[in-house]
Amino acid sequence: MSYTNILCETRGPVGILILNRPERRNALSTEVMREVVHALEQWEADDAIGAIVLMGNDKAFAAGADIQEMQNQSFANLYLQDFPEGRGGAWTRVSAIRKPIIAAVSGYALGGGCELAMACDFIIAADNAKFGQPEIMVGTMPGAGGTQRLTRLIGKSKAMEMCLTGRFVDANEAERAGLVSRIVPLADLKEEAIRTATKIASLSRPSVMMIKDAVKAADELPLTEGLKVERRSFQATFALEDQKEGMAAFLEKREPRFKNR
Ligand code: CO8
Repeated sequence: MSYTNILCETRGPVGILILNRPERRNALSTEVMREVVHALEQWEADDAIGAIVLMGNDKAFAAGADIQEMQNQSFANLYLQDFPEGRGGAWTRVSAIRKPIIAAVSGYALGGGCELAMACDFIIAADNAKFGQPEIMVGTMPGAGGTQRLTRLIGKSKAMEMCLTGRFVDANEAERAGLVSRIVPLADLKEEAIRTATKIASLSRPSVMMIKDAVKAADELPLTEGLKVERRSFQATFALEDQKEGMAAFLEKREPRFKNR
């Protein structure tokens, strides 16, 4: 499939997906999301790829769903498709990717753009990043996790204020609130995200994927159940050659050679 709205590159074991619709501030049309899902699923199936970076351009990660495309949608149509999730829908498929995805956010991450960043595993923000859920300003509301993931990440008070007023928060406020893992200078964003993804991709892939699963379970399960998922996965890592190698390498004071099994 050739893409018109995204650019894809690889750097060693890292897939780099760049949203590339700058004239619309990377607004997430159906077509953009179709291409995003296609690229992510290609990398998911590619043994050579161990982690993914999802980014936009300096001005915008993504300014939300495509308002032009959505404007004349009907309730019946959205309901019947269960937009934007739906069975086999784009957002469900992004959330189902099992390899780690880092969102590298510069510029605006608004509405569906903020929701897409939050659907990734963690966010590294450039110092010019601005996050917001401004759907209320166009008479609607977040529909792809803005009221749910944002509230879990930053708590009710700030999430409620952002969703009710549409106020943007800058990178510093987002970091203080726990929305982003850290802030880097804009000029360093891409390289820093790739460096981080390369580090993750160099580690034991099954253990990495079990960690992703277990951390995601913390959002979805009561504590006792989540702790059980963690414990079972921890125990399962002892069936891996990588665990034996990792611990042997530590004790022998050498670098481990992981084989992803
Ligand atoms: N949809 C469609 N077009 C857009 C969008 C968008 N979300 N955002 C920007 N554009 C277009 C503008 O209309 C403009 O087009 P034109 O050149 O033809 O006039 C072009 O991009 C450039 O935009 P601006 O001139 O406004 O650029 P600025 O740098 O001055 O401002 C902003 C950038 C602040 C990002 C501003 O464009 C803006 O406020 N955009 C809208 C943000 C917004 O309201 N987002 C929420 C949308 S609703 C939503 O996301 C619901 C989510 C539901 C589920 C998710 C499904 C994907």
